[in-house]
Amino acid sequence: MAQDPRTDDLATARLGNVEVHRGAGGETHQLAGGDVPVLTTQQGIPVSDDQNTLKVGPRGPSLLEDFHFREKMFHFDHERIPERVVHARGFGAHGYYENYDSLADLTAADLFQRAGEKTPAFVRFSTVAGNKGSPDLARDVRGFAVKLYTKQGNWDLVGNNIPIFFIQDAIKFPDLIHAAKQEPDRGFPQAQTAHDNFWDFISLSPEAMNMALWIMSDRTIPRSLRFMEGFGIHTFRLVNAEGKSTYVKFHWKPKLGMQSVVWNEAVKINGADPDFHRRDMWDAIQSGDFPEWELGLQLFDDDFAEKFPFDILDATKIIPEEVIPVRRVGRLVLDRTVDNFFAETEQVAFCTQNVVPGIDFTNDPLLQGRNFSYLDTQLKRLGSPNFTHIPINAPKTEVCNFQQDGHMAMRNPKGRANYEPNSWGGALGGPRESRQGYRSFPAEESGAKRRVRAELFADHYSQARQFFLSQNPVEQTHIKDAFVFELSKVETPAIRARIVSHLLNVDEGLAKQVADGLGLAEMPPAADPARPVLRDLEASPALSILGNGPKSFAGRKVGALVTDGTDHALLKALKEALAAEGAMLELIAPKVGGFTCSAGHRHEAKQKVNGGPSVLYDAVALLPSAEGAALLAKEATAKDFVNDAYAHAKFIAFAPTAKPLLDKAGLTEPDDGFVALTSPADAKRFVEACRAVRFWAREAKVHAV
Ligand code: HDD
Repeated sequence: MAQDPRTDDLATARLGNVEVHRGAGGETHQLAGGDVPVLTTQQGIPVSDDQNTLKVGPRGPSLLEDFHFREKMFHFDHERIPERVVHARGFGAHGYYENYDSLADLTAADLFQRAGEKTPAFVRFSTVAGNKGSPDLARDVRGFAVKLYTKQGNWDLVGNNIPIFFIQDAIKFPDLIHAAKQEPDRGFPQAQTAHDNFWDFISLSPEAMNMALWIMSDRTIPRSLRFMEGFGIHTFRLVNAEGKSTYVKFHWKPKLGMQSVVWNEAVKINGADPDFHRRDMWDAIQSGDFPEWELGLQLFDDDFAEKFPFDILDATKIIPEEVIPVRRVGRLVLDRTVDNFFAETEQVAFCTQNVVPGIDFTNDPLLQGRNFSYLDTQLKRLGSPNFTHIPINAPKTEVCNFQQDGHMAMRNPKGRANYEPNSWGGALGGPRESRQGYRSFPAEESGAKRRVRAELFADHYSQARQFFLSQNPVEQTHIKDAFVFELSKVETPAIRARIVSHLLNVDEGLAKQVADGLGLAEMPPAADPARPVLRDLEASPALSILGNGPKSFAGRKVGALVTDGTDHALLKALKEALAAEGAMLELIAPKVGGFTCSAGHRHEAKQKVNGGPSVLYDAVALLPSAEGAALLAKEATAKDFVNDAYAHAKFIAFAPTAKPLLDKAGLTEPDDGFVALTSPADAKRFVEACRAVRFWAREAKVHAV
């Protein structure tokens, strides 16, 4: 006779209001009781056993009749939806946009009409090339997509952390992305542009040269999503109630200033914490340190567009802030993490076509193409034209139209009318067109129908040069190093040489250094520019990260190496000085269970020494006791902690007792990036030094090749 283990073999106990049943093998499982909901199938049928499939006897075959098992498997088998073809890896958060002053003179967009008005927002940050599970610190552009749930419908500003793009015309997008992602025959490399196909495409597409300079800069290895800028990139239009149009470029300016990591650090962060950026964002929001950006507008008219030496419809060009200043008009605050990653971050669907009355497109051929692609891709990804019914995508305003049915329709009108005009009256008798409804700006268009680009689009190098010359020497060195690194992974020498031939039109010094770094046999001739390079464009200081870094150390994190016997007064002073600055302290000890300081207090550690390498921190403090330092001097990962902090130009605070560890790491002559903590008062000095974020003077000393 078949035995039912639930009834015959189980000992039942009560834990609180949950009944715990012990199975024959000693395993436990809960039966609902009190406030705990009953487990049901998708059809709402209560489930009696979720541990065992329905069988003929304890050792017999499983039965097809087991509808609970089949439904559970069916649902699991279909859990994945196609990942985004680009920007697959992302992290989203909720917040709001708060408008400073009425912008009614510029735009009829409802969210900009009233001072102090808050509009709910959802932002998804992403990397471009990597798959969903790729590491956060890939060298890559970061997506910065903002959905604003305005009272007149959703406005999606789908931008990046770089103000320009690789290509000028949307027709090249599939080629660009194919070249950037894994090569089709081998399926690698993952989340990297350092391979032949990518640089082959770039080398054959001179329009990408400005972007090539930007992506080889530290912009593509941000320290935190909180410390990077965002851009709408294209020129859009603002249109006011009188129908007057003003051109606009949108900017997001991070309140905490910009900051990036160095490449060797990025490589190591990817191993130590592949979720570095999403964890950082999660931690910041969870701890109430809400990330914030100001919305900036660059505003201009047709006269300016006429005179500007580049085409304002060309997404590979910026308008320097020194030429058109950025007017700050409001702030974006992210104050809530998602409840469910899939429901919100994964299912959110951004479409560049989502604009609201008062905001309009221009003829930028990249933007025009995007307006087709985003809507199209959501159908593939989310499986139904009803993706707008999913809560994260649904506007927070009334939706009224006769679009009906389709997969997963959640919003179904009542009554007879499903067309208009109709004579049925009532609520849906006739949603009427509105005077305030969206009207496109009535731009006059004319011209022959041809596959062409405008003349000024052919200037491929002038702004690349301007970008390079706007960087400080440390940043220029990083750009050179990045080119050398990436091209060293390119196996075809002709592709390496082709990139150098383009760089000759950007900056001869850079081209020579890259050629030298690659060990190029001979210097190639410069690529033939389609238009003369404008060599005298003034540098734009706004383009430098280091020139626009943080004003304080707020939002940054110090990692302190501690052991039993760590000086209590020093630790306390450091903690207080960092808290006063709005910065964090994380303790790294030989054992994660914690340590006992000199005052005999027990402290918890956040990391064990081999799990908390210094690449995870903006600066480090070495606070072991004398015995602790002797112990750590024998630990390879503690030595790496110190050596990496040094090589990555970080500020290093050290207690006098840390000397054996410094000696072991070979750092016997501290430079000005070291701060000795001889008394608790020195902690403040250390935090003040940290405001510079890195001690860049050291960097040149640690690189010989
Ligand atoms: Fe795109 C996603 C940003 C050009 C086609 N894009 C996507 C996302 C961002 C951008 C941030 C992720 C949105 C999210 O988090 O869900 N894309 C840009 C920027 C561009 C750009 C700033 C140039 C200025 N994109 C671009 C072109 C095309 C696309 C030229 C095609 C013609 N992009 C897509 C897409 C994606 C996408 C295939 C993939 C997933 C999605 O749309 O929702 O449609």
